[in-house]
Amino acid sequence: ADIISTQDPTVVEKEGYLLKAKIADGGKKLRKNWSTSWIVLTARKMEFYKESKQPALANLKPGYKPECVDLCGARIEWTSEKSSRKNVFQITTVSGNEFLLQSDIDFLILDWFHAIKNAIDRLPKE
Ligand code: I3P
Repeated sequence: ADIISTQDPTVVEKEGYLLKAKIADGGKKLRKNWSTSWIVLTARKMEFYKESKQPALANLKPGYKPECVDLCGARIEWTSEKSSRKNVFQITTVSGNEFLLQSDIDFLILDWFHAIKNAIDRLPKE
């Protein structure tokens, strides 16, 4: 029988605060606006919240939806051209959304880069 990967899509692989700037929406450039975001990574997606308390609140309030990034087919790459800050990488989704993520703390941003890259590499490309 085929072995089917049954990675639970609800299991949180990593969560924490990073600086985030969304720079394109559906291919349309946005004005860069850095803000601190609580990021929750699961097998297929990332969710961006304002604070660490919000994922629990979102479960109670069905109407509340965080910004969500579909990692299927997404690309991740370090960039030194898109910001004057150090330690910046970009995630580009199939739908043309672009996000920059940054931390001044080297090991922290490296851990995030590898966790997201691993998630993307495990997923089908579309
Ligand atoms: C932007 C803001 C950003 C900066 C961006 C500026 O100005 O200072 O922090 O990005 O640089 O345009 P504003 O607040 O007036 O929109 P970095 O911090 O990532 O360098 P950019 O235009 O070179 O992207």
